[in-house]
Amino acid sequence: KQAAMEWYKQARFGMFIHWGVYSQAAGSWKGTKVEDSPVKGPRVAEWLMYTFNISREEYREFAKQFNPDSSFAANIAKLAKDTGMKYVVITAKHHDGFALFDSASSDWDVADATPYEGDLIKELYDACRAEGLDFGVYYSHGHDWMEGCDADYANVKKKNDPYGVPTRPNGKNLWDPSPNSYQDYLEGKAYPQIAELIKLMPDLRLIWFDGEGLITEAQALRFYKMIYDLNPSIVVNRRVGYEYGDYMDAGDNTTPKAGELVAKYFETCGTANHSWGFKAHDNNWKSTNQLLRNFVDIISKGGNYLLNIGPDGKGQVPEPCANNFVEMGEWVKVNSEA
Ligand code: JFZ
Repeated sequence: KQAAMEWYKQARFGMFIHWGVYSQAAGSWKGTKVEDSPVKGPRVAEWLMYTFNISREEYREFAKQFNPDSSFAANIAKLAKDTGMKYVVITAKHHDGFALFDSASSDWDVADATPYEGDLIKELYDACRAEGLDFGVYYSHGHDWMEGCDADYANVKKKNDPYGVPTRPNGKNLWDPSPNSYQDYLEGKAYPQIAELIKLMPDLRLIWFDGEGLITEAQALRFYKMIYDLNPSIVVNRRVGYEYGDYMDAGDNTTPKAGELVAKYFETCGTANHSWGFKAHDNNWKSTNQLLRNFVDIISKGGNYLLNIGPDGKGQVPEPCANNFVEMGEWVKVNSEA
C-alpha cells in the first residue's frame, strides 16, 4: 500500500465525475425542478429517483433514453489533462444502482438497460490511460435504490447498529423498495461488481465508496480485504465504513482549518456549481479564482482536491464549467512541478 499512497499523495488533483441515467433529466422531472419537489432530501440532480419517488419500473424505462455520444471519453480525458489534473474518478454506480459498465451481476447496467453500445467505464479508462491519467471509480455500496435492501432497512439497521441509535431511513428507497436483503445485495451485486471492476481495469488506482450507513464492521472489512487481495495498489476511501479506508476526507466542499483534521492523507471533494450531477438550471459556477483558491488551500495543507464535473446525458460538459477548468489548468500547470 505504501507505493499506492505515495502515488495518491503526489497526484493531488483529480477530476470527480457524476454521470448516469439521471444526467439526461438535468435536475427536473416532468417539468418540476428538484428544488420544488415535496419530498424532503438533498437537492442535487443525481438524487432524481429519490427526489421524485420514481418507481423502479418507470426509472428503468427512462434509462432507455440514455444514449451518450461515444466521443465523451476522449473529450473528458482531455479536459482533465488540460485542467492539470492527474487522475479521474467516475461514478461506476451511484445510489440509483445503475452500472455504467457491462456488469455480469446485474442487468441494471449500460449494456442491458440502455441503447448505448459499449462500456462507458472501460472507454473512459482507456481514454484516460492514453492521456497519461490515472483512473478510479466511485461506487455506492450503501445505497442502491434499484436492487438494494431498502425494504429490509429498518431491521438491518437495528441489528447492525451497535449503539441502538433510532432508525433514520435517510436516503433509502421506501416508496418502491426492492425485496432484497442487505446480505443478498452485497453477495449478489456489490462484492461481485467490485471484483468485476478490478478485473476490467488492471491499472485501477482508487475506489471511492459512498453511503456506508448500514454496513457492519465485518462487511466493510470484507470490501477492504477483497480489494487488497485482488490488487494491493488500489487506494480506498474512508467511506467504505468503520474507518477501513486509506485516507480521510474533510467533508464535501469543505477544507480543514488548522487543527481540525490531522491526517497524513486526506481529500476534499467539491462541486463546480451546487450539484454533483448535471443540473441545467444551476449556472452558479465557482469562478476560476475561487477554484484556484480552493486548490491552493487544500494542497498546501497536504490534501487532494477532487473537483467534480456533471456531464449532461450525451456526455457534454457544460461550457462555462469547462472554460473555467481550462483557465484554472493554465495556472496549475505553470505553478506545479509536473
Ligand atoms: C454523497 C452522495 O449522496 C452525493 O450524491 C454525492 O455523490 C456526494 C459526493 O456524496 O453525499 C454526501 C456524502 C457525505 C457527505 C456529504 C455528501 N459528507 O460526509 O459531508
